[in-house]
Amino acid sequence: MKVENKTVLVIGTGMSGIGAAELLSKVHANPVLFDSNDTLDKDAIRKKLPEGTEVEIVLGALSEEVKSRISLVVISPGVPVDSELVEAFRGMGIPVWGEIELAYQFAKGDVLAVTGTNGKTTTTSLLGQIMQDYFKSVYVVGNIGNPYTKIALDTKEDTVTVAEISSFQLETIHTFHPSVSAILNITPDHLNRHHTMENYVAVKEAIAMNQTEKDTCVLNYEDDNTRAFGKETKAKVIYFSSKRVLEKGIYLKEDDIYYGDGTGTPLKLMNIHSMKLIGTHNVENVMAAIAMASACGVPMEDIIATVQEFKAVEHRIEFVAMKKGVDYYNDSKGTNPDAAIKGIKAMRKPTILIGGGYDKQSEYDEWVEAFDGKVKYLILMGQTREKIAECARKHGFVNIIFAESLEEVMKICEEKAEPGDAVLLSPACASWGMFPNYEIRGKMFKDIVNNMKE
Ligand code: UMA
Repeated sequence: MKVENKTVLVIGTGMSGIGAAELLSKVHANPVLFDSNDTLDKDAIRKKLPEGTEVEIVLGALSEEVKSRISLVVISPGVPVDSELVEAFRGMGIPVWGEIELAYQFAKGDVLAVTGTNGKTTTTSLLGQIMQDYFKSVYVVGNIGNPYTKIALDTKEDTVTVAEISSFQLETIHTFHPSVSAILNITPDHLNRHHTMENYVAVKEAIAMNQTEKDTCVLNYEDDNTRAFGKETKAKVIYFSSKRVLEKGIYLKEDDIYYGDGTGTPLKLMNIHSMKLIGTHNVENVMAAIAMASACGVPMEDIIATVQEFKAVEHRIEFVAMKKGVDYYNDSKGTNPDAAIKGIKAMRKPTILIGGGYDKQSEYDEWVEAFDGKVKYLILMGQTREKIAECARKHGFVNIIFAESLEEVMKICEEKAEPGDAVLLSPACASWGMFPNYEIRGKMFKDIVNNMKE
């Protein structure tokens, strides 16, 4: 569909909506930037756009007059596809694209796309670094916090775009076609949005829906869903495993990573202690990035050199500082129980754990079981605090303290922590409701820690 001179409704004035409106304006469409939040300030929104961008801004509700002019709807990831407004446009036969689809329609070059419940950001950053160290024109975009639409018009035939793609973004792709994709794992998350686990799995698998036998799909052999998907996808499959030797694929055996090409003589790639990332979940992320990069023709020695230098990303079990003998860790990216399990498992000291936040209808039993005697106090904030407390008590854990704000949480941590302890922010929940996003939650945590007395 050509968008030139068409009126395109962009829903959401966050990062994605701004990127989409900017792109549309550059390609001579007429964007209408809409946000259902009528308390936003139009001038502040306009300031986020480059000067001279022609955009009509509508807040609160859309009039029938505006609706009648719309030829295409582009939605931000946070806008549910089954919301009344989106359904209404669909009912009128108007196409609905996500901002990833919009960007892809205007982008050139190869796309490497990473999805999965956990590990996406680390894998995408690492893969982006490997690509940047080897190819000239590389962009790292998507759910990582850099909208694809922002750079789509700058891409060329020789560009490699490395994209972190969330399930929200995959719901609204149509022609998006990565030459190499990866699904790292699929565990329950965002079930309030996708309703059932079946829907969530199907949405994740959509990353490969336009791939052909010329393309590659990297999958986790240890995840039942992704292993089974290897038999369904048309793409060539490279499996990775942290638990068993694979005849064909990348695997961890003792402390070494191997690559088996199916000929019977596996190649030893590296020892995991030669890299700066820690934890088995990170070894899985590394193996996925190695598989994706090698599928793009990057020589193995170049890949390994970058992997060995790569450090953990911000907000992912990130060491912040030691204050009065207490180690503070920021794992604000632990936005679901599965990610938070990795956070607590990585702790080696008695830990004061900070949890709770927005309710995504997750279950917390496995997270509480992973406390494994290490958690001294569980400090809970946000919408889910009662639900988590109830679950913790059911498992016999009773050292629970409720707090109203992050500031109060931190005061409690300072009071309760003793030298030799660790404090871990790893909430198992999204930040929404108390913070705009997990990055701001993590930054606030780090600011408070950095301002504490030595
Ligand atoms: N809005 C409406 N109508 C609605 C819903 C929302 O108008 O029905 C408006 C809100 O009032 C708000 C705007 O939409 O003003 C927000 O849009 P958004 O939630 O899509 O946020 P963006 O700032 O555009 O950020 C999005 C991603 N957010 C979500 O998926 C919720 C960011 O992922 C992503 O980094 C960014 O695009 C760039 O691609 C964040 C995230 O939490 C980090 N992702 C989830 C995760 O990782 O688990 C999926």
